[in-house]
Amino acid sequence: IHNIMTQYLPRDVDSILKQIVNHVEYTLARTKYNFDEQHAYQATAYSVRDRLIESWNDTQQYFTEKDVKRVYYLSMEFLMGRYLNNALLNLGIESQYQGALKKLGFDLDEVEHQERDPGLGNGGLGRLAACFMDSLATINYPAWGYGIRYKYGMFEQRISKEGYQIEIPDYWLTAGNPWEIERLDVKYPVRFYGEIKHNGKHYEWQGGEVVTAIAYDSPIPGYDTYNTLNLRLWSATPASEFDLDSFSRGDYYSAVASKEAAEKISSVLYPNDATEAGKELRLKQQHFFVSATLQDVVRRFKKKDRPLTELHTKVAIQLNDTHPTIGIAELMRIFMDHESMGWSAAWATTTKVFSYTNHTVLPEALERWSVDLVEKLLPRHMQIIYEINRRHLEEVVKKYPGDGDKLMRMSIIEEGFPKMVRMAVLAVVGSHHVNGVAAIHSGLVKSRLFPDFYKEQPDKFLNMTNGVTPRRWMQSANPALSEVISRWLETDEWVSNYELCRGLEQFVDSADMQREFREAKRTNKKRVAERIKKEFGVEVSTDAMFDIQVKRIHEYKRQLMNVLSIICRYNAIKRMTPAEKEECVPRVCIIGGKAAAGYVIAKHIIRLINGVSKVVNNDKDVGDLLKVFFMTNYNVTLAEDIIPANDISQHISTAGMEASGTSNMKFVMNGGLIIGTMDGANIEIREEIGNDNMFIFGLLEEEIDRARNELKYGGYQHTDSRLQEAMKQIEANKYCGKDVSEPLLKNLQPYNDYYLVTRDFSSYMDAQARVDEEYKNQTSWVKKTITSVARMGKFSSDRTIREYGEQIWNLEATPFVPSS
Ligand code: DL6
Repeated sequence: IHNIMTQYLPRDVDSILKQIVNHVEYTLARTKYNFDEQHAYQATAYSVRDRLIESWNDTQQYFTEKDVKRVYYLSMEFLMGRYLNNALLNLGIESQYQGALKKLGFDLDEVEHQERDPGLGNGGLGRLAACFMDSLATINYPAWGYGIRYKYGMFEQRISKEGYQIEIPDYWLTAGNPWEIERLDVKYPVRFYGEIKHNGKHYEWQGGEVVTAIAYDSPIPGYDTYNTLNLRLWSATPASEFDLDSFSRGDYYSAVASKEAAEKISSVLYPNDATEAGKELRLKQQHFFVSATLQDVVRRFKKKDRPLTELHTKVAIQLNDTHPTIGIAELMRIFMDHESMGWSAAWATTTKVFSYTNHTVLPEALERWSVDLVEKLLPRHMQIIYEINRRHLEEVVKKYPGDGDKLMRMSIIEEGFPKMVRMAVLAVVGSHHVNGVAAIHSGLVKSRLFPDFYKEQPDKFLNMTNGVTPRRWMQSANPALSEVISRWLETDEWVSNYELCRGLEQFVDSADMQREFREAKRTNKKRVAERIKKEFGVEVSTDAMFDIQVKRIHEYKRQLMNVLSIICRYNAIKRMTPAEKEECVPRVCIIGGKAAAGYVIAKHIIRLINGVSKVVNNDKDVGDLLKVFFMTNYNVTLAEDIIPANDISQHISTAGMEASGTSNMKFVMNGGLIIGTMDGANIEIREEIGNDNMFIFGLLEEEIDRARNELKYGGYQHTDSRLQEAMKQIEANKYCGKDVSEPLLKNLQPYNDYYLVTRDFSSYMDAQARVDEEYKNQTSWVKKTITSVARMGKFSSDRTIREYGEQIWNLEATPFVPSS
């Protein structure tokens, strides 16, 4: 297939060189004698984009000709990471570009580093959407992604001299974005506020504010296929129509200013893990992108002359969490108020179109909007939601007359002051399928979140265990290991068929393979060691065990437990005799992640980590035996750099709280082992790779409620002397001031320890001791990593997407094969 792609733009080094130079001269308006690395990046990106535009136009035209069913993946977040290297690898033209750039005096690696990492997502949920786009394209599924083109993505994290997190706005578009195409002609009006009138035939939503959504498209190449998908992100601009009345009242300047306020809607990404509840702008964002998307989808469907009641035969819409759920009411509104459909036909079609993925059971992250706010911002939607609820509850009453509790539990509206709209319930009622993202989590979705709904419609609820793309997370991030794998398998097809990696297991006893795995690891550790030297001025040995925990900072992810154990390790080393030190396995502990700007405790945890890092790294008694680093500004690019260097990674959430986790998968695929709890996808990873290849500890999900009660009501108090010592040191402000130590310690008091850090601590320390012991036997360690890499096939997002395609979306793979 890679050869087929020669059909339009030539792929030889000299032609590529010419294309790049052309862009330098005519797109960037530089001379070929005067451009720097940033210009080289831009010109290279434009030239790659040219190729993608060809295949993308062909693919879209082909989908239209074949009139295929498409899935639309609606997500507030797409954490795509850098495009250039991914596109070159997917197109199979990396070496030619390397050659062309070399002729121009540039190094492709360096040029790739010029690209800004677009941080249009918070973490796992947004990155999952990006992995899904890659798999959708690779599997040749007809799909589009739809989201928001935030001007400011996730903030840039810096650390102050004292060790506190500082947030810097990330205006990622400073140098433009060569991967997107602005579609000034693809635009839709989106209304807010206003009032509802009935014109005798149907309702009309009038007045209020109207903004225009403008489309920005980015082509998404698949691996080893000509198919290229589209990611359409909406940007808000002032509506083009002018309200002449307000202008003629004379206040031209404030009328213009209020128009400009439209742009605020797509200006900034909100955190998804700190309570920003009730933020009007967030609901505005949701309606904004969903309304534009649905108008776009309906318009595309209507190009062929057929009734909208057949929409579901050509359209599947996936709601990535509750964020786009207002779409259920919006589609009903479009059907009834614009397309003159009756309620029953509209509802029957709507519920055949939508499906919903839940990504968390944390109550604080389940979206609820006050009825007052929805009524004010989206008055017609509130009417429709009330009517959906009335009809839905009527069914419940018919089946369970007199059961008021059930009615209350199943209602979309939560009674109280203020009354709230439960978006998750609306999503369940309006969807044909609901899925969780790992087996344990899907179980909790049924048993904890929606038990009444599950009882009524058990087949509606599914599990779709998450996955990650081996293209970005192995082939691109870890060329050293990928080459070893391809050599032993004698093919690189595993990149799009991960199950082939099973073939590695037969060589697990080969000393050559073990050596090659170890060498690849050392290459990756060396790179990270250099980074550490550059950033912190500290030398670390690549013989040390690299222990990594990188993810959003959140109490349930228990970075605090990690740093407490580091303090205990430090104290233990301080007490060691020289002979004991000889036996001690040196560790480099790396922690990274952003705390939501408003999440105070999470920010305190960062401060504590930095305090511990300072004390430990400057203690001469400790030497190489322990080093601790907080890696600033964790993002996709940093993840690609450091994940391949892991010997061990930590996934230590309180059982039942991490829906899935996806970095756990990436770490193992990159030849590391996991220390973790029986939570999220850890459980299925263990099923696949075997208990012997993981370090599992801690309470099980079914033990959590009881343990919480025991702690809260004084039935349990930890007696771990190591933990007591660490807490005393924190109390004495050895690592940070009392502004930080007091609230952190307060949260560790038995009645406050909701995340069970003190309860799981001893078991965690035992698991850490097992890690140290097993690392001493390097042969058995590397064998474990080989076996694990070989058995991770289940966690390729290709598998996940096939399951969605077959069980939820009912899609057919539709590869476009150019004729020449
Ligand atoms: O499904 C992707 C990802 C999971 O791997 C994580 O376990 C889960 O926490 C995350 N969920 C969210 C939802 N919002 N909040 N909080 O980000 O989804």
